[in-house]
Amino acid sequence: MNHYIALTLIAAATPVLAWQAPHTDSPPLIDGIDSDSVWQAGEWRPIDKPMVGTLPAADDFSARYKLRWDERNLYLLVEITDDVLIDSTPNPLERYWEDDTLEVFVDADASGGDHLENHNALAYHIALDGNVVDIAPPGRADAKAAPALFNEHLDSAWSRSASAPFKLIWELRVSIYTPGSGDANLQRLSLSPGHQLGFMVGYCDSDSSDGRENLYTDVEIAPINGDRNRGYIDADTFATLTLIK
Ligand SMILES: [Ca+2]
Ligand SMILES: [Ca+2]
Ligand SMILES: [Ca+2]
Ligand SMILES: [Ca+2]
Repeated sequence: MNHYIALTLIAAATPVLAWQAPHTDSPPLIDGIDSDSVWQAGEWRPIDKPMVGTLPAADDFSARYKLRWDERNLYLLVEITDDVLIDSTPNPLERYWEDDTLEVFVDADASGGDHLENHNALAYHIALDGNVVDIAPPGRADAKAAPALFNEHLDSAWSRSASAPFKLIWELRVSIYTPGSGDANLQRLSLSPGHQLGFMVGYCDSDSSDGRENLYTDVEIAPINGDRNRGYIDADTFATLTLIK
């Protein structure tokens, strides 16, 4: 290993951010409406760190979210301003990252590391039609590693304001599964105070059938050889989230 590679590996393995999420006794109704009592207080986390592309004007794309948890799930309220919503490819397993896509990255045991074609961590790509996709190891969707639906892991609903700026209110309920080497090993997990996850949220903004224009996340990712687009490969890029009560 030469000196340069050693330095970049050290940089990649350093957690870039750590934060805490509060518990709730009043989980929200997942209906795309933010009137639930749980959403009336608490801090927003901005989704404003570039992974792909450059930051557009605020009415083209801007986003932020809140997160709560209980023993069964994580709950997210994501507020997104996006001038054009597009889902060009109806098949949820094809070119899903090129349509408007909300991304939730979960590393259930905060182990970090490669998760491209395994279940060490999951990068849930949530389409406007509610389908949830990630690359799965052999056996779930195909004899080889291939995109697969994970709709049983995540429920979501959104609504959109009728006039500009066009704001999406997108609510999510995310179940957490313990890592496993194959699909048969995935087990749903109960959550408790002090639990640490690797976690990140992003949004792919597409405004035409030409595909994704940018991807922004809530975590600053150190580029490797100029490339920040590593969240779907490397769980070391996620923040460390601690559940507190
Ligand atoms: Ca609601
Ligand atoms: Ca846009
Ligand atoms: Ca699509
Ligand atoms: Ca868009």
